[in-house]
Amino acid sequence: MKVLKKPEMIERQVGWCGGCGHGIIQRLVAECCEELDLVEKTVQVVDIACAYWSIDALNCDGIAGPHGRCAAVATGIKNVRPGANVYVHAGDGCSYVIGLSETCFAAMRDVPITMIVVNNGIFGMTGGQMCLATTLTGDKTKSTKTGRDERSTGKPSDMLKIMQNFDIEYAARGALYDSKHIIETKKMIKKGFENQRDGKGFSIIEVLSPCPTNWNLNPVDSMKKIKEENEKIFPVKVYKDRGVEE
Ligand SMILES: Cc1ncc(C[n+]2csc(CCOP(=O)(O)OP(=O)(O)O)c2C)c(N)n1
Ligand code: SF4
Repeated sequence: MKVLKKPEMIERQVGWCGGCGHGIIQRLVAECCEELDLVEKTVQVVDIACAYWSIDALNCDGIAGPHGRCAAVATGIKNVRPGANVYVHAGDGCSYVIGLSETCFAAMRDVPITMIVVNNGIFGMTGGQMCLATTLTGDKTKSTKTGRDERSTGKPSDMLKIMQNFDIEYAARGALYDSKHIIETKKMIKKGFENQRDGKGFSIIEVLSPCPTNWNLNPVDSMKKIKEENEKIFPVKVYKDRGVEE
């Protein structure tokens, strides 16, 4: 029997809601850092949103970027500390809405960082408003009370389709709704860290993640929604792997 111990990199419990995906992602990050012996070299850049808790939880260097600016902050850190394992842990609002230009510029420059984007289809920290890029059509949020209407707010957009067109190293989307997908997501995050370690370029890993609190669903139904609804619009797959293509 294999006993899975809590990674030592996770120093303390923090305040994510029950059933939230942020904590699962953080655990995967910690497991990958320990397995690749990167803990001492790691610098996390978290957004001023629900990702922020990670600063208190992980025993590594870290900084909170202003909302939306995490890719720019991580770029600066990587420039001055090229040997560090620099990763972003941020939401879809940060990465694809207010910070879309920062994400695109980091990709355009092919900055060798690992960007983890938590696609929970909503602005979690501020109480559940629509996220322009990821809220599904028809989904009810604080700012789309009768359901997202494409006539006034457009459609959700698969940002990885855009990102894959930049000359970047790696783009992939994972999910957390069962152990098979959690293990696949871990492989994607590990690949992102390995790319950095091996001096390769920009990696982005988006993760379909539940926000039971703002979805007004229990944790089990939240996972079911991802599997039955969100994944249909946001497919789980590797979009780009430059190493394999070349
Ligand atoms: C410049 C700026 N604009 C807006 C805010 C308010 N704000 C904080 S978090 C957030 C959105 C959070 O959503 P997301 O990035 O998807 O992360 P989540 O909390 O869902 O993980 C917003 C609009 C802010 N802190 N700073
Ligand atoms: S509000 Fe949503 S994203 Fe934020 S900690 Fe709670 S469940 Fe997670």
